[in-house]
Amino acid sequence: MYDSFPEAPEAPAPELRHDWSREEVEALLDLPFMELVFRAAEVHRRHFDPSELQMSQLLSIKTGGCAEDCGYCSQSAHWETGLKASKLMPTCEVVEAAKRAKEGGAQRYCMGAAWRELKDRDVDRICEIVSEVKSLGLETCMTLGMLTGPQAQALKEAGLDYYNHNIDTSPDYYGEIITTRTFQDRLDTIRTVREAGMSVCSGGILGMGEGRRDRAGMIHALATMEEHPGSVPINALIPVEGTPLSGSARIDSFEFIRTVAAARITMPKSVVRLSAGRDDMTDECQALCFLAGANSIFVGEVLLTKDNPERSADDRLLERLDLRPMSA
Ligand code: SAM
Ligand code: DTB
Ligand code: SF4
Repeated sequence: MYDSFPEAPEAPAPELRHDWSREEVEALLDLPFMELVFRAAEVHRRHFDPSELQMSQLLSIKTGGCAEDCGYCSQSAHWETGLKASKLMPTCEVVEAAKRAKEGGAQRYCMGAAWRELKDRDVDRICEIVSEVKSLGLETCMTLGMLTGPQAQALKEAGLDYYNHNIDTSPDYYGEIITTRTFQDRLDTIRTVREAGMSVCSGGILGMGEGRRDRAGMIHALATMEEHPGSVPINALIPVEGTPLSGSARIDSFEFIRTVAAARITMPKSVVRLSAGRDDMTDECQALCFLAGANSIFVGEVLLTKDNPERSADDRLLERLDLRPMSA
C-alpha cells in the first residue's frame, strides 16, 4: 500500500516510446487507481480532444463455422454455441448496411469474417466490398484472419484503411485461450498488414481468467511494437454459452479501467476503443473508461454476433457526458 501517491515524473514524457519494459507497465497497473486515471487523463488531453469519441460500426460479413479454437468465440466450429453459420454476404447487402451506419453517424465501418485466414478465391469479392464501402465516405476496417503479403497489398489497393488483428492476451497466457495458432502468427500478420501500408487495429480481451500480470503483458506487447497500433480495442469478455470461457468470472470494473489507462499512457497517440462488453457495463464505468483515455466505441445494436447497447442509450450517454462524435 502507498501512504501517499508516488510523484509523477517531473519532465514531460517523451512523445512516443516503444521501449517500455514489462516492469514499467506492471508498475503503471499497480499505481493507486486515482493516480493512474489522473495520469492517463493528462496524457489523453495532450494528444486528443477529450470531449470527442470516435464511432465505429461492425458487421459480420461471414458468420460462424470458423476453424480456429479461440476459447471465447461464438463463431468457432469447435464449440456448440447454437450459432447458425452463413456464407459471405453479397456485396449489395454489405453496402446497404454500411449506408445505414453512415446515416447513423458512424465514421468507420468494420467488417469481420469468421475465417482462420483469407483464401485467394475470396480476395476479389472482399476488395469489391472494401472499395464500395470506402466510396460511401466511410473509413474501412476488415478483420479476416491471417493474410499473405499479396492479399494485404490487394486490400490496401482496394482502399482498406485499417486491418483488425487482436493479440487478445499476453504471450504467456495465449496458449490457454487458443491452440490452433500462435502468438507469433498474430505478430506476423500484423507485420504483413503494416508492410502493405495499412493501419493496424490490435488489442485484446479482458476477463478470460488472466491476472494483472497478463494484462500488463498484453499492453507491453502492443506498446513495444515498432509502431503502435493506430487503434487499440479493449474488449471485456462477453461470455458465450458453449465456449470453454463461458463460466469466466466477470472482470472487475476497476481492473478494466486500469488497463484502459495503461493503454492510453503507453500508446498516447493511438485511439483506444472501449469495445465488446459495453452492454453489461454501467454508464459510470464507461464514463471512467473515457476519463482514463478510451476515445472510441462501437455503435449499433449488434457487434458481430452479440449485443451492444441500443443506439438511443448511447446517444443519451454521450449527451449526459457532454461528449460528441470525433471530427474527421
Ligand atoms: N476471425 C478474425 C480474427 O479472429 O482475427 C476476425 C473476427 S474475431 C471475432 C475479432 C475479435 O473479436 C477477436 O480477436 C476477439 O478479440 C474479439 N471477440 C470475439 N469474441 C469475443 C467475445 N465473446 N468477447 C469479447 N471479445 C470477443
Ligand atoms: C474487436 O476488438 N472487437 C470487435 C472487433 N474487434 C472485430 C469484435 C467484438 C466481438 C464481440 C463478440 C461478438 O459479437 O460475437
Ligand atoms: Fe475464428 Fe476469429 Fe472467432 Fe477465433 S475469434 S474463432 S479466428 S472468428
